[in-house]
Amino acid sequence: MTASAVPVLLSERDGAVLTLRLNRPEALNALDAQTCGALLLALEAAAADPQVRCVVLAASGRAFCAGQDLRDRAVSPEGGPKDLGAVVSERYRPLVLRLRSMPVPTLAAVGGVAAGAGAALALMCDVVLARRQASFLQAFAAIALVPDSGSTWVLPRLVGRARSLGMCLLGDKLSAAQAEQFGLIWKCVDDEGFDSEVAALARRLAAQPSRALARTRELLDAGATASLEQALDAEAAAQRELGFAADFAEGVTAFTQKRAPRFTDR
Ligand code: LHQ
Repeated sequence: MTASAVPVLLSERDGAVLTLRLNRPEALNALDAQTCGALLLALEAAAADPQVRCVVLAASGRAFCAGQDLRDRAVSPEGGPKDLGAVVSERYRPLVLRLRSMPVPTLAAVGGVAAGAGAALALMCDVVLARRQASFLQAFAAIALVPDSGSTWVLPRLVGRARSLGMCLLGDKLSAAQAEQFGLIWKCVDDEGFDSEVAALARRLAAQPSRALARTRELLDAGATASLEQALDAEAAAQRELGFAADFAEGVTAFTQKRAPRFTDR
């Protein structure tokens, strides 16, 4: 296989779990146009596939993702300045919105450094597991840019203003252990147990009621800026919808029959 024939994104299915693996390890999985396009297409396909009940975002090699590929002609200042606004709007906006509205839970498996837009993509996932050797880097200030790809939205929601500003203005690498302590991620996992913990958690998420989980994500995101009245109304509307859905009946029946539920709604 020639270098150009190596797929930039690997797609792996294990039952109801779909793993999408960034696959440019020699560039620390930096995001070029082709990788962003492949990831968006794969997420669209997963969203439309009723057999997929959990999407894992992972990466090959020692890094998770170094963010935007700075050698990409669309951003490189070589040959004159480029319209970076167009790049973030055309490549990253659809990716972030697609990730954040997946009909199934998403899990980021961060095995190494996650920088810039790479960190943003990981942090857009519902659950983030990081290998102890992994780190998170707001790399934007080092190249005189602002945080993008939804970073300014997601960071203060996760860790508050002081920690967001510290991370973004100083641009220090945050270790996985510190990221867990900050509440930036769900969990830092020891290196040897990482792959098995990712697989086990993905299977658990896939067995959960997808539609209820997707509504929960929506409500929590909207609740961050809603009034209490708005949150109560939105919860009631979602509960109304879910109360008519098959998964609720299955959940209650399974509970009364003392067996594991088999959820199917999406
Ligand atoms: C890279 C990259 C990279 C290309 C390492 N590109 N090659 C969106 C669109 C529009 C405008 C801009 O904003 C955005 C969002 C963004 O994501 S902006 C932020 C872009 N990312 C960065 O600025 C991170 C740059 N990389 C780094 O700071 C370091 O490489 C990290 C901390 C990720 C890893 O450090 P090390 O482990 O020490 O590895 P390294 O620096 O030696 O890199 C290894 C190779 O990977 C090296 O290539 P080489 O040919 O010398 O072996 C790097 O040039 C290459 N690489 N990041 N983003």
